[in-house]
Amino acid sequence: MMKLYWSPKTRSLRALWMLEEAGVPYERVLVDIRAGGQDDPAFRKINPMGKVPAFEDGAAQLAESAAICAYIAERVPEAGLAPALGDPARGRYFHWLFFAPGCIEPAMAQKFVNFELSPSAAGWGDFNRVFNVLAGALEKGPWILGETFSAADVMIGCDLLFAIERFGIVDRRPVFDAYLNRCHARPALQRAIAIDEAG
Ligand SMILES: N[C@@H](CCC(=O)N[C@@H](CS)C(=O)NCC(=O)O)C(=O)O
Repeated sequence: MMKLYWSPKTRSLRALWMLEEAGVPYERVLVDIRAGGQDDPAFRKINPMGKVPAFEDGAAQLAESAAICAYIAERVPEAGLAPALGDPARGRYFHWLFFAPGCIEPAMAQKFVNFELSPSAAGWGDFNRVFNVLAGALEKGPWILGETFSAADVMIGCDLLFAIERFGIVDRRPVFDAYLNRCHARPALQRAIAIDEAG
C-alpha cells in the first residue's frame, strides 16, 4: 500500500489532498516535525532532506511534494489527475506543476523575509510578476488547465491557500478567491483538511 510520511499543518497537505483526489487506499505515517521526527535516521533514508511530505510505494521512495503529486497522478491514471501521454495539455500541466515550487514558493519566501534580488537573475522574477502571471492564467478557469482539474491544481491551490488564507502574504483578488472557493468545494480537499486538522 502507498505510504505517506506526513506532519500536520505542513506542506504535507498537498500530498494528502492528492491522495484523497486519487481515491486509493494509503497509509499515513506521522513524522512529527515539531518533536524532531524528521531526524530519525530511518526517515532520513527516505528523505535525506529530513522534510515532509515523503512517500513510499513498494520499492519506490520519493519526496518533494510536486514530485509526489506527479507520481500519484501517473500511478493512478484512472483518477484522471494528469493529461494522458501524448496529450499536448501535458505541456502546460508540467509548466504549472513546476511553477509552484519553482516560482510561487521562492516568491513567497522573498516576501516573508523581504530580500532583494535582480528579477532577471532570480528564477521566479519577482513576487509581483509571479502572482500577476498566476492571476492571468487562472482568469479563464475553472482550473489551471481549463476545464480539467489536475495535480497542478493541487500544488497551486495549496500554495494559494497558504499564501492567502493562512499567511496573508498575498493580497486577495477576485480571481484567487473564486479559484480557492472551487478548490474548497472539492470533497477531497475537505477530507484532507479534516485529516490535517485532526492531526
Ligand atoms: N520542497 C519540499 C519542502 C518540504 C518542507 O519544507 N517541509 C517542511 C514542513 S512544511 C519540513 O518538513 N520541515 C522540517 C524541517 O525542515 O526540519 C516540498 O515541496 O515538499
